[in-house]
This record gives sequence, structure tokens and C-alpha cells, in this order.
Amino acid sequence: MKSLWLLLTLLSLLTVNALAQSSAFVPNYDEAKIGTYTLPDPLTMQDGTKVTTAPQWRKRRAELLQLFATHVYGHTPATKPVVRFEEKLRDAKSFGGLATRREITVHFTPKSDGPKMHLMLYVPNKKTGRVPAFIAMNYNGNHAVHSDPTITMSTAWMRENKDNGIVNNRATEKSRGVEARRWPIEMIVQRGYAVATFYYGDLFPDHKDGLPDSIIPHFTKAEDWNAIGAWAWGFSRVLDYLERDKNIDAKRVAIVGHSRHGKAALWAGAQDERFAMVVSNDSGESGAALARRNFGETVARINTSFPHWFNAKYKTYNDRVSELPIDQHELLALIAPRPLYVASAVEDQWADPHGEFLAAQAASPVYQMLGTDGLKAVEMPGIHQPVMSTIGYHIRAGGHDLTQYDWEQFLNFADRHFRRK
Ligand code: GTR
Repeated sequence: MKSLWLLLTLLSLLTVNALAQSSAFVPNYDEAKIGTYTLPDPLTMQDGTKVTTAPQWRKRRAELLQLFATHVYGHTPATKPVVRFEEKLRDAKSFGGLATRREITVHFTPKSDGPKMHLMLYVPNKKTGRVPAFIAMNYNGNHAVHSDPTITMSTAWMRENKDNGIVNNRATEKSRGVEARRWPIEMIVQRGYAVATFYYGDLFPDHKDGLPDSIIPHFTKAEDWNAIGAWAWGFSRVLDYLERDKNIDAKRVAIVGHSRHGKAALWAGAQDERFAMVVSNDSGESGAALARRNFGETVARINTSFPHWFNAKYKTYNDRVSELPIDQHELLALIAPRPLYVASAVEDQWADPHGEFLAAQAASPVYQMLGTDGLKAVEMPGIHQPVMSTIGYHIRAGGHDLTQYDWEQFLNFADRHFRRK
């Protein structure tokens, strides 16, 4: 009898354990269940001093950058790499002569077999002076953003995806143009902008064991610089190149990132003030969305699914988000007073569109203190009603994606802010 009782106890314990282990994460999608939270004030220093002037903001800015590096994204190596640019291809007849397409290998060390990234650049042929530019990373290699068969195919590691033509973690011919619907390059060029793109995996292969094959070991022994930080760094290396290009106005360069690339774009824009404009598209958790709002993806969830994106310290906040010394509105504030655009999609609840809007709104006091209008929206706007102040915002119909509609708004926003004075 006793042994039967023991057996039953053991069985029930095993069942409870198995259930606990398999218990799937259940995201909260109910505004009423978010609870209350208090956001840290971007305009109060850690020691309590109020920030009311631009020179004081410089100090607070430096403090916030340190906090984000220490607690979330890791520290970017301070030394500027010795970068070497090698132009590999130039085609002046792209889109029937509308643009010149170039491929440039960006070497991060003097050695030609060292770490590198492959940059692709389209510059409009019709122009009167230097043109503004957009930089955006791609998910499947440069050859995936357009079906043009002359684009060099990436040989880097990619996530297995037979439908997209990724076999044995490598791109095949079938993968040409698979991402093209997210890249209205012709439209962008027609509106007078250059477009630069690179495969994010050139900097850090996007999987949990990607670090040894990333650029990181070439630059730092510290373990806290991670994938988002490396991708952000890639944006800056592209700007290093554009600064030397006589066709480009390096003072009018915007960076755009969708989803995880949006997190990287925000972190790049926060750190590197050479970027004149930053666009976050559906960047969500640890991007534009407030961390303290328990809605959709959470800090604990993102750290579990993607342990290689952030630093080790960030994981210690999994169950105590309210103790983070920052929240994401302060990442947005680090872009001030430069134009910032936050885009959401109504069906992308995982990314918490409302939390993205609230973060943009909570960054606004910094923009206003620095003499701009900030975000001119008291309420979250309706679908397809873009707000175009110094902080721009829209929410569109549909799900987690980067669409023609999104690009049209980014172009309108850039036209507005980049217009030659
Ligand atoms: C999801 C992740 C999001 C977002 C997205 C993406 O799985 O949870 O934070 O980054 O991936 O990059 O598409």
C-alpha cells in the first residue's frame, strides 16, 4: 500500500514538472491586465537633477547611453575600426538607366580575408547635387531584395528555409528576389533618394551560437557586445562609406529597420549622431515598445527566444522589468532632436503598437525641451493617419511586415525634414 502511494506521488510530481516545462508563454493582449507602471523620467539624471537645458541634456544623454549599454545592448567597442572599401561592381543601367547600382565590400580590418560586409548601393542617375539616402539591412542577402540576376549572391550562413531557397543554410538561385516586396527600390530612387543595403548576418549570424562567426571576436573580448549591437554597428560602417561618396549628402542619411532590424536601427541612431533620421518599423519589444507594459512579447520572452541579441545583464531583468533603470522611450529620446519615425501595424499585437505609440509620446518632452515640436498627437491616431511632426508615427492595417505604404510614409517624412533649406 505504502509503495503504491509512493508511486502515485512520484507520478504526479513528474506530471506537474512536465506540465511546467511545456507550459507555453501566454502573452497578455488585454489592456486592462497590464497593471500600473511608472516610467523613468528621461529629463531627470540618476542623481535626481532635473534636466532643463540643452547642455544638461548632453550629460543626461551620455548617462542614458551608458545605461542602455550596461543593462540592455552591451558596450560597442570604442575604437573605430580601420575600414577599407573595395568597389566590386558598378552598373549604371539599373532599372533601365534610372540608377547606378554598386557593390562594395567593406573590410573591417586591413586583411582581405578578415571580417567584412557586402554593401549594395543604388544611386539615382538623375540628380542635380548630392542626394539623401536610406540605409536598411536585409534578411536574406542583397540578392534577395531584387530579382536582378546580376546581383552577387550572398554566401553567408542563413536560416534554413526551402521555400525561400535557403538549403543547407546557404542561398540558392531560388532565393533571388524573395524579399523584393519589402523593397520598393525603384520608387525610392525615383523620389530622389539613394538606397544602401547589406545582409545583417554578415555582422552576426542570427542564431544563438552565432557569436564565434560574428565580427565581435575581432574587436572585443568582452562578452556583453551582442547581435543587436553588432547589427547597429554595421549601419555606422555604411555611413563611413557614404561620407566619402561624392554622390551622397551624408548629412541627410536615414536608417530604417523592420522588426529586429528596427531595434538595431534605434540603437544605431541613439549612439551615432551622424544619422540625420531614424525609422523604426514594427520594432516592438526592446525596440520602440515600452518594456514596462506587459503586452505581447516581454523582456523575459525575448531573452529566452533570442539569447544572443542582448547582453547577459539584460537577462537578469526577466522577472523584474520595473527595476530596469531605463525604458524604451529613453532610447527614442536619445535620437532627439533628430527626426524619428515610429511605425506600427494594427495586427502586429505581439510588438505592442500602443506601447510603441506611448513610448514615442513619452520621448516627446526631450524633443520639446530641445526646441522641436516632438510628437504632435495627444491620442493614438487612427489607422492610416500618419502624424508628421519631428517625431512621426503611423499605424497601418495588416500585420508584422514592411510594406509599400510604410515606405511611402518614410519618404514623405524624409521629404519634409530633408527638404533643402
Ligand atoms: C520575433 C521577435 C520580435 C521581432 C521579430 C522579427 O520573433 O519576437 O521581437 O524581432 O521576431 O524580427 O521579425
